[in-house]
Amino acid sequence: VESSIPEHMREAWRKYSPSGFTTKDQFETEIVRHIETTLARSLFNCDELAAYSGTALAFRDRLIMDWNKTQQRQTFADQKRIYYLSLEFLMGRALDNAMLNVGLKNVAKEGLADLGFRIEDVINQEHDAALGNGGLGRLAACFLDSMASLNYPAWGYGLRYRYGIFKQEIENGYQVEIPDYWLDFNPWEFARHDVTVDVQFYGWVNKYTDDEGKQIVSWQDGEIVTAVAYDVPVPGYGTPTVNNLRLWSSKASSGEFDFSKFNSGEYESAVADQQRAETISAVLYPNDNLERGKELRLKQQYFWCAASLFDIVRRFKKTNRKWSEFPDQVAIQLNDTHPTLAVVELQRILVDKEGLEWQTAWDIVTKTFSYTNHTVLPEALEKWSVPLIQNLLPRHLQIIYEINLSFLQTVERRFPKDRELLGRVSLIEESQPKTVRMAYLAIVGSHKVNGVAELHSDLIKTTIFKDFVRIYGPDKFINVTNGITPRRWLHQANPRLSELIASKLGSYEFLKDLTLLNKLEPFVDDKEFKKEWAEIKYANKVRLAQHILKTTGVSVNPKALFDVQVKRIHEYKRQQLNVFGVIHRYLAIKSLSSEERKKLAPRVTIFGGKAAPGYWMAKTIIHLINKVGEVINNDPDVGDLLKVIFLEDYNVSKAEIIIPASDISEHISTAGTEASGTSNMKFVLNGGLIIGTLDGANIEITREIGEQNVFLFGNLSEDVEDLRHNHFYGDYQVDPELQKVFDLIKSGKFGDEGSFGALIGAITEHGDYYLVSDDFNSYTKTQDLIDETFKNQDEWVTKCITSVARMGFFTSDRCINEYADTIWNIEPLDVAEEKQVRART
Ligand code: 475
Repeated sequence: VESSIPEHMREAWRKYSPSGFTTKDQFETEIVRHIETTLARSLFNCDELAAYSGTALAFRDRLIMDWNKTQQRQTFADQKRIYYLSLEFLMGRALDNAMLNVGLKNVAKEGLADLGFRIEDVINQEHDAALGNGGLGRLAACFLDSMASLNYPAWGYGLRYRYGIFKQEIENGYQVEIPDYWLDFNPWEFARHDVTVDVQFYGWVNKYTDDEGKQIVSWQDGEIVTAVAYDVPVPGYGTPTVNNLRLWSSKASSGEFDFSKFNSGEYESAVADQQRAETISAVLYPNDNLERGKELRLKQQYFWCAASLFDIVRRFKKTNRKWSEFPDQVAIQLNDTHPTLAVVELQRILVDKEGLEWQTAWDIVTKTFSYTNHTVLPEALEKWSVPLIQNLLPRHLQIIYEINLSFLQTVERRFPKDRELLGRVSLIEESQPKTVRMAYLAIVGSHKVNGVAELHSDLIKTTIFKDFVRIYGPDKFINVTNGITPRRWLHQANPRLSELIASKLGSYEFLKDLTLLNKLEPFVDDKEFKKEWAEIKYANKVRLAQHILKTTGVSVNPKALFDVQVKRIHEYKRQQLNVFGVIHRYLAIKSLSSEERKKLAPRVTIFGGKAAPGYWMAKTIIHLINKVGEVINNDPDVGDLLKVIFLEDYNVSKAEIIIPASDISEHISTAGTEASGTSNMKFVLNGGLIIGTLDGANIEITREIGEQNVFLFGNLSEDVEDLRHNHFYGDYQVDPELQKVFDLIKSGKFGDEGSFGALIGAITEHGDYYLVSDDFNSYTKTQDLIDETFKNQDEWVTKCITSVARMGFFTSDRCINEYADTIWNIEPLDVAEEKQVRART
């Protein structure tokens, strides 16, 4: 259907198209108009929430105009697009980011002040968009920011969960989960009720030969659920590009929805059908680094893949190109194996719907897709039960078997003598029931596979995907070390530090080219600069101390060393090692005379993070931290020397307060388990030092900033296997200092010792899989070194400044450019002309 305005009427159209505010007065006009009309409020009825809403709507209008132009420009340019498929996008708040990216935060600040509001209070009204669990979801959000900022034509595709990650409250030291209903007022999304896709489930496959002798495969009689598109604008920094994040919401299909049931007294069952459809996009699965194989999760995956693929193919078809050109127009990145069904779905569309030959189709598919692995933990690797797929997606199972057959035949031809190899690399695991190994399917369906830090990329090549390196050769497997966006994680979270850096470098250019930070290094001896640097850190700590007081009632001294570990709670991330270290420190303090205590460096240990609701051990760790805090924070012998804080409901907006306030942060996973980590980068970029194991990106951070600026400890990844073996078969003993910690816990000092039995037992009885005892001594010794180093503040600040100056590598801009060069083969779009037009008007 032709829906564009005829040429001779476009002039009028253009004349009246809004141009957007740039001045304070224009901003005030917009916000008051929105508050009085869109929101139907008045100056007698305008609270901070209304002020937020009005501000958000004013900025949204601006973004949408640029969003429209960006989409037109990208369509007109007619070049390759990136599609980033991720089940999680942990976006956080949008308003502050939008204001900074379009460069109008100061205008808004002054305008809001005129109207009686403080901009910080207005910004704080916004609910986080928390459609993710942790690292994987936040990485997707950083990537969207970078792709827009670098002017890549890129779309994100995800699910519009009605409930994001749960809100965490701590009651009596236990985690309680509260549903996160976040859509009451969301000005950042546009429902596209005209952009829908019908997605099929269940049914059966009909194969027959038509009159012309052609094999026809048709998937019939399924249940249909409709996907509705919701578009979220993604503004780039200092550029007119506003990209699109398209999130699918599920609803009962109107064709399928049985209106006769409404009339015939079966109203309830009609409503039940509707609810079943809506359930698909209802809730984000709250597991980080764990897959539990639930049917609804598989439904989510297919629903989202099918809708996204249909949309991508529809867009391609409008260009009237040959199918062979599909991979020149489309690059699809699989964020972990969650979207792997998209591989099968594209093959199905090409073969069953478009009538391509199997091999022709498969060449297109593998040129289109690429896959990022984010974890080597066995419990996180997806394996879907064959009977489950058979029932839900019968045609897809056939296609998977066919892909497997032709893959195994190639392998057999190449390695005729290696019978066992076939069983090892088969996409089907011969278990009870049989399962589909999704990572293997993703590898076979992609032209490139990448890990997210050097060690991790090496590990996947030598362990879980070893056989595939033999089969495909080493070039298919590459590393792209993760990065973070300096816009949100420096400029937005730490505006004063960003400003200080800009004052030394002469501009904010470093936010677009982070390697420019190296120009800071000569200033390490500048006394005035160092003083300002330290003042900013102190102010950030004061702000966090206020937050701690407000939310926990505990008063902490901002002069103390702030030691932070914030991330999902997981045994492999070893928050238990940290809290055992805290107890060890407590024992040490208690053993000293009051004279000796005066020489100690005061410390505040801050924890934050959610445990998956079904992860008992992680919940026990949270409980122990809270109980230890209760005892230590109220012990008069300890006073300010040690405080233990658990901050509830760690999320993106809290990270923006916590990260700039840290002196030391902890990245202490068992070597070889944390694929990369990205908060390590955020902390260092904000002038905090890190204590860490030789794991994930810690290794590359060390290489960049220098060994003298990192506190490393613990066993190496290459020794982990032997150590584990030794726990069972050697003469193994728990570290004696750690044993004292256990004895104190068992004495009931921190409440009913039975609560913590499993936590201790995992180490003393069940093989200490995560090497807590092996690393304990090295950990506490390194903590002592940190105390000593912190006493010399001048030296400490030197380390911090030097580190920041050397962090340029870890921007997600570098990371996205690497993906673009080595995987997607795509160029950014030229927006110079658009920028000039904007500058003139
Ligand atoms: C790594 N999530 C970090 C980060 O690359 C890394 C898995 C299965 C089901 C649900 N969620 C997951 C992850 O695997 C995940 O978040 N991985 C993380 O990806 C970005 O920095 O080391 O643990």
